[in-house]
Amino acid sequence: CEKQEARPLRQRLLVVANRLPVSAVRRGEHSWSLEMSAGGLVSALLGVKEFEAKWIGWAGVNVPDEIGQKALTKSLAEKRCIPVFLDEEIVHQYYNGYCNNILWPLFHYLGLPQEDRLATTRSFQSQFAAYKKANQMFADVVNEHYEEGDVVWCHDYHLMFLPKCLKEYNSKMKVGWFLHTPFPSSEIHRTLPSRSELLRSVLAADLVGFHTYDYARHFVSACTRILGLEGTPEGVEDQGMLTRVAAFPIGIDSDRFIRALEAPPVQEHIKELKERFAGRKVMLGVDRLDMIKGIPQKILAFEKFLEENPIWRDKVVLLQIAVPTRTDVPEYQKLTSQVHEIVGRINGRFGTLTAVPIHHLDRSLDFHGLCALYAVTDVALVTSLRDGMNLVSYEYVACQDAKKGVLILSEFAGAAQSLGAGAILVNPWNITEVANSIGQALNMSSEEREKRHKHNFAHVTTHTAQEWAETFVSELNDTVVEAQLRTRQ
Ligand code: ADQ
Repeated sequence: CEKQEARPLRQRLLVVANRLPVSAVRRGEHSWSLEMSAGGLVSALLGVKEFEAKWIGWAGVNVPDEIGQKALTKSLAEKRCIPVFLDEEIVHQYYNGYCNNILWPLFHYLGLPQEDRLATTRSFQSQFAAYKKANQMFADVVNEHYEEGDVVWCHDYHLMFLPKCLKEYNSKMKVGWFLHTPFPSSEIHRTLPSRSELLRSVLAADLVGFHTYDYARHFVSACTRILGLEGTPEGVEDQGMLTRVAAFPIGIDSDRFIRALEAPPVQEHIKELKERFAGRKVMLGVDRLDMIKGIPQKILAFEKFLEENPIWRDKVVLLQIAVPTRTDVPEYQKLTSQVHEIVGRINGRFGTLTAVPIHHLDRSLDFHGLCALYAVTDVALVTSLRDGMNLVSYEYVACQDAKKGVLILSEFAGAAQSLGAGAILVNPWNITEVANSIGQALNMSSEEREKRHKHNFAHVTTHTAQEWAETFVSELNDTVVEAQLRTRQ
């Protein structure tokens, strides 16, 4: 009888991110309800067929009791998720403090917070200590679940200390690290008190990835200028050890958006929106309510456009959907009030008894609602002051194959490097330039719109999230194998 060959087990991929892709809500003392998010990273990893992915991260809830932790761990295991339990104090110092108050603004060129820069180095130090402690807790969980041959993929600025912790546990572990935000110029990074320690920790990874070639170049410059190491075309070399550094631009699951447009609830929403805004051009902004997204600048540019183009005043409307984030941070509360104040003033100035020029919603939209808006609007305005990539611009393009709307895109979003040829690129700080680009978009001929859309649609549908994840993971695998061969020679 023929001997059946055993099917090789798929290699395991441990994806480590600050947050697990699930929302956990406590239902009873020992029971939880879990909802898997359909975010980009989740669908990207579903596409990596040759690996079996498991997630490791914080579930976003404080579970102080051991019985509760056991119950949640058991429920999460069904979703292939492994929790890291962080207490409230650590979350406050590590997540709200060091991650969101220090690294996030710094990496987006907004500088270090004033109070930390001036006097309270103690608060900076305690936040950095909490950051390292939290990263060590992530490392402990990874190490506990790691099996020989696994590939470990660490994500984002929350976990810059993790590669070093993991390699200390096991120098043979294959570790990759990917940054979703920009990596700033080395002159910005060098202002960070813990600049060297963070760079050295990231360099412990085998492969370090960024959205764009510029971010990768900034990282290599920071390593050469701050640490005095050698930059090579492959990455950074330290005492004969190479850390590969490269650009891996993320994409979206474009098929998911294109398919959704045919779904009856989306068609229904589209019909309603068309009726609601009949006779007017509709412009769209979809952002997290974050200072990096340039929402006040966008609205002020729209005001300038209305001011200078009275003919358009009752013919165009801006829908700005801004999902609130980090609502307990004072800067974000200030931003919300500022946006409300500007919107109120402009609507008071240009509104009529029957219509207002800006509809601003402080909330998240469900997937179908979002697809419908992407499909019916004439122009999308993405005016981030800095943005690692910006997936909203990709999602808009994916949903516009019928209408061929115009994308106005900040030159400071990573997406400008991939969608720049089809979009109108703007400097979001230049209100006049953005106002003029609104006029250009609204008046653009259908031939020109078609030409621009075609370019961007081809990019968005070929450079997908699945392809991004597959490329990163297989390159990480190859990098480690090559390094092992080199060492043996
Ligand atoms: P974000 O800063 O969150 O991501 P972005 O890339 O635009 O920015 O992704 C936002 C996601 O949230 C999109 O999928 C969008 O559909 C959704 N979203 C935003 N506002 C919404 C709303 N009001 N309702 C419903 N959904 C909404 C970080 C980096 C980016 C980088 C990504 C991926 O800051 O630069 O592109 O990670 O690496």
